[in-house]
Amino acid sequence: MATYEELMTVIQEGNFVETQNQVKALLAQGKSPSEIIQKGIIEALDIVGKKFSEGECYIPEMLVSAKASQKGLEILKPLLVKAGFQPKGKIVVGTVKGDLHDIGKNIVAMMLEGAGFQVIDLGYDVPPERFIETLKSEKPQILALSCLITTTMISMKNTMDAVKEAGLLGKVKVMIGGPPTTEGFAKKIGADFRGKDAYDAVEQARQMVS
Ligand code: B12
Repeated sequence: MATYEELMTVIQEGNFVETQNQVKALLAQGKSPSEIIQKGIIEALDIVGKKFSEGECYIPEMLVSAKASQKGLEILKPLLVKAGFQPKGKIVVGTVKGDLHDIGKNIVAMMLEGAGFQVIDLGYDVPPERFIETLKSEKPQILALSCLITTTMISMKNTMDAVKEAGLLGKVKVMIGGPPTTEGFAKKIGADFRGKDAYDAVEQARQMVS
């Protein structure tokens, strides 16, 4: 029988094939995609992050674990998206300039899609001007920004400044997330909301479009 512990182990080992097998086995046991993400994938990456902080693992290990997680997410994404209803609104998402972390952003995007939103995902390392072009052409109700490292918080501020300069403040609601961000930081840069996880993102998005 597959367990979350086994899934976490194979993610930490960077074993792509076993990660997919464990995810499939957990699904076959009736586990929900969102629980597998929370209790298997996010937990495993948290452990990898702690080991990295403590000098017990290095960037190559972090990278293969990230890739293994993405392999697992590939299986879960269609299931999350299939669970959705009619488009409830349009959301542009992206990880800000200088930041290559996209797993959390991808989960947020998947959950939003699963909750019935149309998501335009600009990827990672997205410069402010690219966000602005897309806001102008796509006219979404919400912009969702992600950042994982303290040094790229400045890019989040720069993106918000660009939103203001483009005259879009108030026309698009902005939510931000990622571990270094706080509610105080969101307020300071003029964002409407800071969410701690993908569930927060969905809940807030629903409120923002209602
Ligand atoms: C995997 C990983 C990498 C991979 C990224 C691969 C990829 N495709 O994403 C690689 C190996 C490339 C990498 C590189 C680096 N990394 Co790194 N990485 C990680 C690690 C282990 C996991 C991150 C992750 O995916 N977590 C899982 C996801 C699901 O969580 P999440 O992103 O936080 O997202 C959730 C919430 O935050 C929230 N959320 C996220 N975005 C948004 C947006 C909105 C709108 C909302 C509402 C919510 C929300 O919802 C998500 C789902 O619940 C973390 C450690 C950790 N525990 O986080 C370090 C970590 C983030 N990395 C770190 C560092 C230092 C680096 C490097 C600078 C290392 C180096 N010396 O080169 C580089 C930076 C490269 C760059 N320019 O970006 C540090 C950052 C420290 C800091 N505070 O600044 C960490 C914390 C490790 C550590 N403990 O030191 N990394």
